[in-house]
Amino acid sequence: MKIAESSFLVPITEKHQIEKLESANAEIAFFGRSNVGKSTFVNNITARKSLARTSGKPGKTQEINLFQLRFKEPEISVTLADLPGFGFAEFSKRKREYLSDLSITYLQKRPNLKLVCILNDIRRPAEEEELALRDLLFELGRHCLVILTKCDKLNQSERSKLPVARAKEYNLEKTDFFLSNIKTTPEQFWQKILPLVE
Ligand SMILES: Nc1nc2c(ncn2[C@@H]2O[C@H](COP(=O)(O)OP(=O)(O)OP(=O)(O)O)[C@@H](O)[C@H]2O)c(=O)[nH]1
Ligand SMILES: [Mg+2]
Repeated sequence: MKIAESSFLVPITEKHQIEKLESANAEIAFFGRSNVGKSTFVNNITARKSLARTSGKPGKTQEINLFQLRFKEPEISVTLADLPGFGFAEFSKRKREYLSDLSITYLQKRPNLKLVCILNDIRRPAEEEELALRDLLFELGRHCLVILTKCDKLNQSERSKLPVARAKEYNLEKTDFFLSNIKTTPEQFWQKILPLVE
């Protein structure tokens, strides 16, 4: 697996753009609570420092940002979608509803969406929002992977206990999870994921 090229494609800020933006590539989307590490994860798996903009403060990504990633060996291109985070209390109710509506429309209207990743800080139990998203993905027939972020923050005992606790909450198989940390490499992720979207 070798990355040949990665680039920012386009921001989606309005629902009408979603269906109009045609793409022949398999698409992978990253959902999750604000500040969980979605944009950081996009940078890690593209081996870029700031392809997606990250921040120590929640509420950074406020649109759906599409990126293109082209691999050499195998010759394949994928589109990555970095979603705005949910659950950020400092946004107005109206803004939260707008972003939620935009995100749900995206899930419904992208024909090439092959995989939806729910990012969950490994130290936080899955809450109503994450489980409702998991249910919606099942309903829509979307393939789902849970990425447990910030594993570098755990001590040894948490490292063995917390993945099991999260798997129980989501009621998913061990293979439906991916453990990530601040240093996750493209190889670690793509070895598991490329065969699913090729
Ligand atoms: N230690 C550690 N920090 C992380 C990890 N992933 C992300 N972070 C940090 O978490 C903060 C938020 O990261 P972002 O990638 O901006 O989070 P986001 O989910 O895109 O947030 P929104 O755009 O607000 O939805 C940043 O300070 C990152 O450096 C990780 O695996 N380990
Ligand atoms: Mg972000």
